[in-house]
Amino acid sequence: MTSKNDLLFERSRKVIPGGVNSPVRAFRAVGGTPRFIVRGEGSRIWDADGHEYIDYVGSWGPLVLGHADRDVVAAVRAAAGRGLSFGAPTESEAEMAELLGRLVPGLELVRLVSSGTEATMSALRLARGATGRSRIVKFEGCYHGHADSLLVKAGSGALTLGNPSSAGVTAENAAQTLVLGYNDVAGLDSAFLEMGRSIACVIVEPVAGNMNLIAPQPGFLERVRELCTRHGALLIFDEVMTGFRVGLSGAQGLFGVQADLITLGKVIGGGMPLGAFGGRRDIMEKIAPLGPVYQAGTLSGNPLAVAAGLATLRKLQVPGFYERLATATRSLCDGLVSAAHKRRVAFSAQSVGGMFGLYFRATPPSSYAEVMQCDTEAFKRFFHAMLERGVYLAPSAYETGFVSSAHADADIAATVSAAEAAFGA
Ligand code: KE4
Repeated sequence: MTSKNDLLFERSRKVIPGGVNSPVRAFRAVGGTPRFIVRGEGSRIWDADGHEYIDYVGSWGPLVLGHADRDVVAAVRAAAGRGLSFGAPTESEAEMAELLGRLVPGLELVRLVSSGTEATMSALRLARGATGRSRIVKFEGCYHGHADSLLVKAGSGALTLGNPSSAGVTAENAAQTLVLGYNDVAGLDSAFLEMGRSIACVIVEPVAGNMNLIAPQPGFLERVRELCTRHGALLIFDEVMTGFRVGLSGAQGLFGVQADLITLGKVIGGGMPLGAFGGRRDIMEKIAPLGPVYQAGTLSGNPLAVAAGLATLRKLQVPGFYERLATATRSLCDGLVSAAHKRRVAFSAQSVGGMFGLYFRATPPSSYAEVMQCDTEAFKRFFHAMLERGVYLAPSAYETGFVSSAHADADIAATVSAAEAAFGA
């Protein structure tokens, strides 16, 4: 009998490109039919065929409290009853900005937007407007949303400016982006030596989560900070994924490195469309209507999204929240590694706070090149073997996984037990 997922996928592909509203959801990296989700609760989701899964995607990071958290849903319901959007300032936006300012180091002024892409796109324009410089630096394998300047891959030589990584991005635009190696301090030094005074900003994922999980090597982030300061470039920490995921004060708090601008998304909306960018007052005051850098949005600071975000952030401040989250995530990684080694599978895993990386190679990678050495075919087999056993991992070997506070010890144990069979499949 044809599954409802297959029927829905066939129907969606007739009217939506690839049948999905974001490419990674199409299962192209792992093959097969994407699961059409009908509901989620806590650590679990259910698909159109009634199959239940332990969910480690969590909407790609926002659901740090799990699905349909009672308090978050109640806050959205209450806000909805007062109207969905006004296009006018509301008290809740000021409350959210004040809360973010208390929790995120260096966030003196903040602007709310509706996605991580809007946050990074706006932060880039602000950095260029504030410095009067055009060049930006990003790192290979890091993803910062789909703004043109960021859909750029490394140029032919280490110090040649970028080439478009997507059709529709002009060569002229991409040529302003220099793509360096993550954790490559020597490459960073050379770039700043050669073109430091023309660099408007460096944008970096302080823990890379879009080429699977790559942790910063000791000294890497500190070097980026030092070089930006020395050459008058701005440092942008893209904390769309790490913000409120790796700790209450994000990666800045974890590593003790202060950026000039910080971008946020995912968790701060609790599953609703919300992003933010902010940082030094002297820079943020250049944003319209105060200054010459234009930025706007019909639904920016939407009351329902802000209500979901406030309800989420309130619960993250409970003492011990991140210690418990990190412990659960670590035990998942340790369990999967021991399950793999029982089967003599070359496999490793690592976690930072509530995010984790799984690698079909003997040790966790520390660079883009090492990530490319992972056995993606083995990952595909593992992914489907786990899906069949009720565990929903990110459908790509180059994505990070997420644990929520709703993941109980029993969920972790069930996942490890499923893996013991899946590694042998
Ligand atoms: P959004 O525009 O998708 O809200 O945020 C873009 C973005 C910016 N910065 C970082 C560090 C991000 O991880 C993201 C988006 N992450 C992906 C997951 N790898 C979103 C999933 C998707 O594209 O569907």
